[in-house]
Parts: sequence; structure tokens; C-alpha cells
Amino acid sequence: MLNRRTFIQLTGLTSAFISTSSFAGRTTQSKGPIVISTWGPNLKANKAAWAILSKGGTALDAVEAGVMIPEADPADISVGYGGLPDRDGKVTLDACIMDEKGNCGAVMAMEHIMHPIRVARLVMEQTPHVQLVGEGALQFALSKGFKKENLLTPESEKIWRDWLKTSKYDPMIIPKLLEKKNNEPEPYPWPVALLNHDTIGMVALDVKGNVSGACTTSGMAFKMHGRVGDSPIIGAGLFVDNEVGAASATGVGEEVVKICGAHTVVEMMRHGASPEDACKEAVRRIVKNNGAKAKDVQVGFLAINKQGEYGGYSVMKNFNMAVTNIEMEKEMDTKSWF
Ligand code: SD4
Repeated sequence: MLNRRTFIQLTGLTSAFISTSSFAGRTTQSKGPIVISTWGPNLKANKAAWAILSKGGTALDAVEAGVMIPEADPADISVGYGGLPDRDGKVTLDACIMDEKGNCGAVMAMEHIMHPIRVARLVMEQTPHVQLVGEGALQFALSKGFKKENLLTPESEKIWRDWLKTSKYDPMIIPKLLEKKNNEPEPYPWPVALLNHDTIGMVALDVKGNVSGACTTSGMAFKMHGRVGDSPIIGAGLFVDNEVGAASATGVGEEVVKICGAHTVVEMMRHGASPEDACKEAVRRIVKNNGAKAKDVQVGFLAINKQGEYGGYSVMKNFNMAVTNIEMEKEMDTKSWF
């Protein structure tokens, strides 16, 4: 990997770009380009994004390449190939992407295509629309030469068949299970793997100081067929404003949609909040909406601003982010409301 000095020479970073800003709140700041994504294991996705950012590539290309890693990974059962299916056994994928000019594209509830993020980008670049859903999204992908594939792996099918025995759908219980995972012996009523990997929301700042983001998921496992969460909704699962920064979300999508989560975070940053404080305010609104039930809802947000500051916040503990820049590649725990 490039050292910082060579990197700055190569990419022409100015000292203004790497200077410290005066935002309030806890400040964690990158010196130069940075990519952050939801969940520590997504460091492998950051690596693909960093390969582009570190050569002076665009944040848009970086986030697209980054999130394609978990999309193609059958071991990641929350995203793309190998994602857990809906209650009917169908893998339906949601993804969106947004660039520094405010262009965006999304696909929702799309089946059979391993890389929904690439289709979302083509919706953005080659159609007059922003969102395509279901069969229409699939037809569009096929017309662009994408291959129709079976995305349900034997492992995910087995988890689904086990779930069918009870058919109990309760996304709210996941944080409780996380507590169990830490404190109690197996067996858990929910596969541990489900608790470890998750939807990827990725935002990046490139050497030109532009921000972009991408978000991709198979959604909540065992959801109703046709259900769409926050992840492909611009303003909920992802929002980018190149004047300010970018934010993304993970967790119970319905709660994120109700507060226009990622947009809220970016607007808070516009008014001067640090990325962490901006994420905390979005979390506060979810906690307020849920009253006594708030402890059963996990949602995590992350954000970067134009100065390279970054942060996150979650309702429950156990949310972390993967952070990669010239100085580090690391998993970082975020603060949480509870
Ligand atoms: C959804 N937000 O479909 C996604 C799921 C997720 O961690 O992020 N799980 O609601």
C-alpha cells in the first residue's frame, strides 16, 4: 500500500484538504480520501473500494466496486448471492447508488441478478428514472446483458427451511439475541451467522473531495414477498449531498424509512453537527418513535462529511463500521443509545 507521503504527492492532495475542521462533537477525521461501511467484516469490501480511491479514482466507482464484494460472497447471508430469502423462499435484492452530482438509481425486490448495485448504477446512468422494481428491474438487467442466476445457496435454503418450522417473523428480536450471544450458551433460536454480517451501506470521499455512496441488501430475512426496506430508498438507506457529505443506514428498515434516516443525518451535518452527532439525532428520533419498544429495534447509521470527518451511532450496542484510509484499515465500534 502507498505510504501517506507518496500518496499525497501522487494524488495532489493539498494541505487545505487535510487540515482539521472546526465541527463540534467527537471528531474522527481522515487525512485525505476515506471509505467507511456498515459492519466490521465489510473491511474486505473497503479494500476493493480503497484500491480505486488510492489511485485517485472516483468515490462513485469505489463504492460500486466495494459493495460488489459482499454481493458475490455466498458466505454473506444478508447481501446478494447467498442472501437469505423471503418467506416464500425467494431471494429478492434491494440496492441504490448516489453520486456527487445528486444523480441516483435504485432497484428494489429484484430477483436472480447477483450484482443489483451495477443495475442500480445503470438505472441512474442509462434511464430517465430513479427506481425500478421487481420484474421490471429484472427485465432491464437482462436487457443490459446481466446473467439470470439462482441466488439461493444450499446453506441459505437450509436456514429458510429451518425457519419454516416456526415461520415466526420478528425482526425486533435480533438485538435480544445479540445479548444472548454474548452471555449465554448455544443454541440460539436464530442462526448466529445472521447476527454477524449485514446489509452493506458504504460512503466514500475521493481525492477530489467528492462524496458518493452505495447500499445493497437482501433485506430482512423471511420478509413478506415484495417487501422493500430502507436500503434502496434514497434518503432512507442512503443519501449524498456533495455540499455536505453522505450517510447510510442498516437495521430495521421500516424504522429508518419513517424518519428519512440518511437524509436526516446529512441535513444535521449541513447545520453543523459532527457525523457522530448527526447519526445520534437520527437514532434519537427512532428511539422516540418506538417508546418502550425502542430497546428491541436495532438501527445503525454512519456518515462522512466533506472534511473527511466520519462517525456512526446505533440504537443498540454491537453495531460497528469498517473504516479504511491511508493510515488504517479497522473495525470501529460506534456509540449506542442503549
Ligand atoms: C432492510 N435495512 O431491508 C435492511 C436490512 C438490514 O441489517 O440492514 N439489516 O430493512
